[in-house]
Amino acid sequence: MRAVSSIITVLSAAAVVVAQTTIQVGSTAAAAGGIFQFIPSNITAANGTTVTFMWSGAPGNHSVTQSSLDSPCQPLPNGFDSGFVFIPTPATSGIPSWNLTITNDQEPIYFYCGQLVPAPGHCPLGMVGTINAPTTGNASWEAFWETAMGTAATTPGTPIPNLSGVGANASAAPGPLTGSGVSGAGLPTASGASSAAPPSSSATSASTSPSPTTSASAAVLLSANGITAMIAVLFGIALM
Ligand SMILES: [Cu+2]
Repeated sequence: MRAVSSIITVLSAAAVVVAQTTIQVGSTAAAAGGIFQFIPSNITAANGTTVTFMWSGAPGNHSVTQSSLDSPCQPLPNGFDSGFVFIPTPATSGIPSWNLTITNDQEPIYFYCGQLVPAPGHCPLGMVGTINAPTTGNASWEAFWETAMGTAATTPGTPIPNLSGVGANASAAPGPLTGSGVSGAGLPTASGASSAAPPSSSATSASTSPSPTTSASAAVLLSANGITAMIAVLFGIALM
């Protein structure tokens, strides 16, 4: 039994070594899956790992807001929140990032984008992500995503800025915000003082139809059903 657990430990350690620790926030209208996604949507990250969120999806105005499995599109009490970062056009340098350090890898971490524009909001359109979620089952990213897709957008427009989350925390707000037109709203501060501001409504005006035929690596992150559902929602088609 001990040998078996040792093997499992070794395998887990091996998995951690190759785990991806960078998550892209948002994408482009032309990308498979469209604007409203985190890429990759689920990663494995052990305690002490720094997960770097990159706001390279553009144009976009997104947040990384902790939520829960049962309420994907609602801020988790005491959960982390990056605040909103607005990227007007695709940028190749100076992309804002945010470092989140994992402090409890024994529980899945669920998060979403709190942007409400366009309606019904990015989360109900599928912009959710997980860290250390099981790959299958009721607590997986896919299950979380499916719940989010059916959730009404009742999220307040100004998530609580917070560096300290449940199972993960950050030491600074997203940055730099020095690129042309790049701005932040509701960003957390190291002192924990609230600086909430409404998210810009101009960020996602380019939420045009996705191009499902465009080949991109992100496609593998979504199941065939997922893509169909996302496209259906974006086109306002009721799924039966
Ligand atoms: Cu978003």
